[in-house]
Amino acid sequence: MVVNRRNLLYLLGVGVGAIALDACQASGDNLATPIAPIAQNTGSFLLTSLPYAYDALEPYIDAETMKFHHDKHHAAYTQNLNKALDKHPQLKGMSGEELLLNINSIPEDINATVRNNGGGYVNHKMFWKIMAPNAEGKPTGAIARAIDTAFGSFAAFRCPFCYFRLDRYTSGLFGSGWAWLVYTPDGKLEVMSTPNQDSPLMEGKYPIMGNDVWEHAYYSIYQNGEVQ
Ligand code: MN3
Repeated sequence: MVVNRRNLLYLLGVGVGAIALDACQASGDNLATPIAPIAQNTGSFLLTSLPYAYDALEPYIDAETMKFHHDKHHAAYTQNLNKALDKHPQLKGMSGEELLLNINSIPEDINATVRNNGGGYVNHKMFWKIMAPNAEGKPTGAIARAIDTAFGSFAAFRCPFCYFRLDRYTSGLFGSGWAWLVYTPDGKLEVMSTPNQDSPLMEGKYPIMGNDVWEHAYYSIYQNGEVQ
């Protein structure tokens, strides 16, 4: 099977590892010396610094990619979200996740901006946390058992997640977007994709982990290379 390398970037047995968030705390035990916060926002949402150095995920993700991904892209989403909420200050008490859960109630004049930039803000906030140097890439504990139950094994989960463009769950995604492991309202784990910066929260699903498959996440090092 030939798949785009982009789909394999974060999970295929690399030291970067993934799968953490609430369940296996991949990043918590692997933090490099924190770098100084670069947040300079004046609005409600702050761009927090990466939980590790820019080069901490090399050779899998290069420092240059991490720097512009965080300092430019995530920063822009954060600033644009704050600017949009300046027009409707009554929304400033809501968390990013609450904005996305209630996206259909967000005023029309800022709805698309909140969808794209609120999504980008929340998605990336999670993205930095679920990666870590030497994180081993395999979950343990409750999330591991839940994955085994839902997919049969970690390997059986990893294949559809990494190969999401070819997978029956998510084959509809054409352009930029995210691949997700989500927890559904009826208590199931699923693999899904969303276009652009949309979040599973917009469908009432809880994102456990996400893989950013925008070109800005990988292109400078992987281009459009393919692997067997
Ligand atoms: Mn991104």
